[in-house]
Amino acid sequence: MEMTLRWYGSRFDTVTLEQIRQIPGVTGVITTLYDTQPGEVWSRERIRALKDEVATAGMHIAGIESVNVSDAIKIGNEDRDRDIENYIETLRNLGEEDIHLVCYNFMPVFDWTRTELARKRPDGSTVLAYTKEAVDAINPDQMFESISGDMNGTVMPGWEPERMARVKELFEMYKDVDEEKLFRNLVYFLEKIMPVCNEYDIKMAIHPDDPAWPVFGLPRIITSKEKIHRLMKAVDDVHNGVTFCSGSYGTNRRNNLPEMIRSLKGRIHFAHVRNLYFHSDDNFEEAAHLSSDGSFDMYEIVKALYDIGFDGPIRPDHGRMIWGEVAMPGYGLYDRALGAAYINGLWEAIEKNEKRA
Ligand code: DNO
Repeated sequence: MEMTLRWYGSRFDTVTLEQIRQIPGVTGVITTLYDTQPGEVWSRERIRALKDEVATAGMHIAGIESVNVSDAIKIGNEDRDRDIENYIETLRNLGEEDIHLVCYNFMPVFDWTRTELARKRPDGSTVLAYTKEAVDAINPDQMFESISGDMNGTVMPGWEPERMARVKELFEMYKDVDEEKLFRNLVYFLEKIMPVCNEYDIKMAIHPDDPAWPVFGLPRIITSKEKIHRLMKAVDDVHNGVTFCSGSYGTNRRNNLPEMIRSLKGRIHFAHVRNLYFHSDDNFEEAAHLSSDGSFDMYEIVKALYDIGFDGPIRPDHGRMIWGEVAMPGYGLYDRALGAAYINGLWEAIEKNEKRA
């Protein structure tokens, strides 16, 4: 595995490449052209400039998170083939620049959903949190209102104000899209892009739906072992792979995370490692990465990745806001740096133990 950190680019991130470089063991960043719109072609010039900037700081781009998929592609309307052509061109440009990993999601309207961005924990840190009760009590507009007030002056992925201004229109556009249709549209998209992925060895890594159940009646298709395997079989190509996100699959406590990882051997190209603390099945908050701070056994998660021979990028996922940092919720420097150090420690211990045995 390679330890990485997500970075939104110098214009958008409060964390600098120089800071990331000083986290022990972090050699790569996972980044994006944050100001591009879904459906737009990423030019080679801009990709190269981003690569050069990261290289100047002594690291490399380990993958892109995300090249976002347009609503036309998810809905399957008359614009989808044009948008897929553009997506293919972006992939070709990334491939030409020697970038071989793309994380994306196929969630309608909202990317991830949380009901609080700054729930206070007993130690004074703040974290993202979710309660079903809060979701049931509001409509999508109200959710955007409350979330946008807590972004600490940043723009969180999937919650761009321009996009949220169209929330009603977006719901209307998805009204005839059920789970089956969304799944078929995803397969259609993947089949079209597989040739360019094969040509340039680009691994597509789908991010699971977060949380792993329908929100506001919108369909969700990447939520469980059964569903992700259905997708792996439908497009049975190693370039159709998975971002294994413990904090997203883990929202559903029926998902056995280490077992899922083992079952996806060879198809996990990217790992997001995050811990959650559950008050009940539908009330949880994000915790520090350390097992004892949350409800997951992080050792078992990392061990499963080790056992399947996972050799892709791994990144600590959302961190708590600690030590007075003001940053994008979940994406500050301090707690993610602690997370990276902890995951590196688990990995080193597992590796040495296995080699000794
Ligand atoms: C949230 C992230 C997601 C993820 C996208 C991938 O913090 O995990 O926004 O990057 O779903 O396309």
